[in-house]
Amino acid sequence: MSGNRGRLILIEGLDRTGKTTQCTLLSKDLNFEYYKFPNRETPIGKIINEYLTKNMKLSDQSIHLLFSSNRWELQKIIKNKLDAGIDCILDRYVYSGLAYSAAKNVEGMDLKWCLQPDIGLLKPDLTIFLTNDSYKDNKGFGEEIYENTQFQDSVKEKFKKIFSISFEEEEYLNYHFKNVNVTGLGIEEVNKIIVDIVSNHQLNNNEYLYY
Ligand code: T5A
Repeated sequence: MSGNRGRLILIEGLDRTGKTTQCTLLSKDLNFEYYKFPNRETPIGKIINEYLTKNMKLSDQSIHLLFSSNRWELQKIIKNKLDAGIDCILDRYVYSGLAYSAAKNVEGMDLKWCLQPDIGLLKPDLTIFLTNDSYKDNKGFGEEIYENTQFQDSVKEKFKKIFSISFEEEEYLNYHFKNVNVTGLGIEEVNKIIVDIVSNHQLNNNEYLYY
């Protein structure tokens, strides 16, 4: 690798909080490469899509491993972009994998277990977590398998735990994490906040972070 590497930025949040809207705008505004997870176009992504749209049943462990595998499918492509100095934006990633699977409260599938298949993946230089108290009113909520209010409340609790020092490293939370409450804010207002945060986040050095 020659020169400075690109930055890896992640936007996370519950269903329908506006992640895809914001990632799309950011990729246009700041010329980022955009990667959405799950990527439903890959061979593994197609199976994930069948599961999410309630056309296929899978065990909780199997679907968890497929989500992780879907991230590994794209890892080399993303790393090559970063090596070439190109900034990349991720729409969901490892934290969604942890929060949604652990929220099922299946015996043995705690956060520690859920993280295992993702160990070794690139870790974002910046994670922006969107919270929206009225996400359930957004268009389309309720169509897919995890889009019910009770389950989303359980996912919210897991995200809260993940982004606390009981799970994530304090140094990561202090320097690589931002919580943005978008309740009541329009798309353009949220975009302005996010562009501002991303523009001001510089890399300390050229070393990559890993899970
Ligand atoms: N999952 C995912 C796992 O279980 N494990 C994993 O490892 C991963 C990666 C699919 C599901 O998979 C789970 C989590 C999910 O349940 P997905 O493909 O990201 O994940 O789901 P999508 O349905 O594509 O996306 P979301 O439901 O998460 O929606 P977004 O991206 O948060 O919201 P967005 O931008 O599509 O906006 C939704 C609607 O709201 C409007 C938009 O115009 C749109 O109509 N909107 C706003 N309206 C008013 N004010 C604003 N500020 C708005 N921002 C957006």
